[in-house]
Amino acid sequence: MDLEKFVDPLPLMETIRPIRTGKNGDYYEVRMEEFMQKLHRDLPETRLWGYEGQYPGPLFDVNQGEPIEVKWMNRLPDKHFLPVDKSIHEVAYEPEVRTVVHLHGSETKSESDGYPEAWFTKDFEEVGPFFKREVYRYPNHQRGATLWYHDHAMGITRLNMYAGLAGMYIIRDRKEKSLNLPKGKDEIPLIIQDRTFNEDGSLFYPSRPPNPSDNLPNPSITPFFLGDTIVVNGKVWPYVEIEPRKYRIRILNASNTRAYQLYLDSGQPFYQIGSDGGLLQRSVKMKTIAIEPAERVDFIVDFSQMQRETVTLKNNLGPNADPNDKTDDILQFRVTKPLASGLTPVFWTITLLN
Ligand SMILES: [Cu+2]
Repeated sequence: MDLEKFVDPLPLMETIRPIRTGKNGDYYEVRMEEFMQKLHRDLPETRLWGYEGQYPGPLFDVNQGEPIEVKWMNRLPDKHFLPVDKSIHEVAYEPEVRTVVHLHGSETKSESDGYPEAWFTKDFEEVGPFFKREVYRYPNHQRGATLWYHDHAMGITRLNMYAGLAGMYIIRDRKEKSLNLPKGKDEIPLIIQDRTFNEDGSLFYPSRPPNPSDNLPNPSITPFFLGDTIVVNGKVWPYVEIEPRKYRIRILNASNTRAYQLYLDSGQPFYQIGSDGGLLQRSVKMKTIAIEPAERVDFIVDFSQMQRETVTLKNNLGPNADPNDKTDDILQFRVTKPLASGLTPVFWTITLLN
């Protein structure tokens, strides 16, 4: 599909609110559901699976030292809409739609870790051999960092992920708060994924690897699959209108296979301040940033000297090898908004911590 780039505004993830405060900390409930969502101006709605009816899932924004509990609930149909290979991992006799949630990067006890065989079906009717509890507990005792949650069910993780089951989870700590980093609307979380679409808007995932041998079952697992279209926060190649100021940008690569090497076409550097485990000891000036699947980067870009300019976040990994590959573009920043009141944070240029 040939979709025009930069025609849809970037959506921002909704921050999820707890249902109540309990003796074990704030308590959340999250339903996994099937729904339709429009991912591009010229694309019919796409069938997706997501948390709380959202793709990507809602943003968890929590503080260090404040544990939370989450009840992840499966409300999905009992048939998968992507091709399931039943010949692997002895899943032939298991229910087709299984889910379990892993909070990636979290220091969590095993019963809340989302083991692949701790899966469960709709309303916990059936559960896998390692299933221990319905309500997961996240201690959030580690330092501030960008984590993420995603499906992890044995044998179908790639399909559940591709269907939309992923979201971001931010832990904040005191040290970070003391650093005068851009925050609020000046902090932009981005989830980057690659997808391939059919003409009718549905997601394409191959049912067999290219050139399969005759004895392969159909469907047959295709572990290495690259989508030809970039989706950021649930929109295809979006743009975002910003002010001439410094922005903190957190990126999660939630693609199944695709790695990226990011750069800005304006030639501006990134000031990387964090990665998977949290803030770095000091900021590092980077011309390009490489990010593999499941990795997170946290950086600052200074747009403060720009007026009515457009800067594109680009990728130079992949498109080099294939001239037809359109994944050289990720997202467009448009410095079109007037500078709102408030000072641009000064701080960070060289030293961040210690
Ligand atoms: Cu993971």
